Amino acid sequence: MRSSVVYHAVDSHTEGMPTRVITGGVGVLPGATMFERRQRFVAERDDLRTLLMTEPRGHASMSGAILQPPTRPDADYGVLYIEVSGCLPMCGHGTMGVATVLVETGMVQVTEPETVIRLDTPAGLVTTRVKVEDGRAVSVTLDNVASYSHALDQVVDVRGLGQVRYDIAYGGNFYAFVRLDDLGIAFERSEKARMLDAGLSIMAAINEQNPVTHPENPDINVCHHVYLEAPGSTAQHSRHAMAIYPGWFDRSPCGTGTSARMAQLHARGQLDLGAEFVNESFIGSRFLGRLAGETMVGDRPGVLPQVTGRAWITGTAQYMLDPTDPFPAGFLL
Ligand code: PYC
Repeated sequence: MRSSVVYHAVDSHTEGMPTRVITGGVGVLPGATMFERRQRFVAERDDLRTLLMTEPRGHASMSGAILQPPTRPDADYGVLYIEVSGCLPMCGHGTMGVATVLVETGMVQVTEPETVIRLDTPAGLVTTRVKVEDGRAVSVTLDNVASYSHALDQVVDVRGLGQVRYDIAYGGNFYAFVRLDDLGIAFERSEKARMLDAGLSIMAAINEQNPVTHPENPDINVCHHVYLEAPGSTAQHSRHAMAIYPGWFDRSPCGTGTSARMAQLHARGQLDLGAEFVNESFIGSRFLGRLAGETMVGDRPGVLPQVTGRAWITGTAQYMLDPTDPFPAGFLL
């Protein structure tokens, strides 16, 4: 066995969606903040993301997180989110996976019935409260970054679909909200190819015709997630398929998407502070959300979302790279 590198990983899934938590082997990434580390990583180390996320070590819907020392004194760990899509500013299911791994491997001091872990993410500080029973993490509630409704009742001209109506909101990433009924597509797994095609065409049209910019961070300026709302969804319980760039569905109910959805519903006057909101994924798994308060995001009215879900450890691994491996940065088919 020959390897130039060894990356230590604890693999997990959050309500069906994988998070490969890299606990060792990367070293400390350069940058004064986690956002700066993310920007440097994207520019200089993207081959490490693709090595760990894409084939043959990962797959086309893979997601993970690299643990780092924090860059701020009020945090316990820094987190860099890595995915097949790139490096997200924030990832809700990934945060639940990280918190579960930190508790169940003893990488933080564990207290029962609750262990609080503060994470320094590229999008800002995220506090997680892990419910612990007999040393096991049985649920994770995260206080997400401030979220806001960016625009309601927008229209975009989409190749093959014509004029499509959408709302757009931010919950750690930007999310466009589109009704499947408006597209004439049924909420069925057998329709997944049409759904994905529509989602990718809609995000491309939005990024071209009506691009977004975060009011406090101009480098967060892309919509790579389209929430395809199932018929019968309400402000108490929504079902959806989340189409994500470059071509996959979130298996989890998407923590940042749940936050953006609550910001959208609040802006529409349909979700009060403190009210429970159930968000259901394409595979039927659920997150529970609520809005803990209101805030400002730059000059925009925003909300403070809390999201609860569960994660399970699925394995541990050491990922290596043989110097003769013909695919040192992985690949996607
Ligand atoms: O849970 O925030 C989330 C997420 C983003 C992309 C996939 N999952």
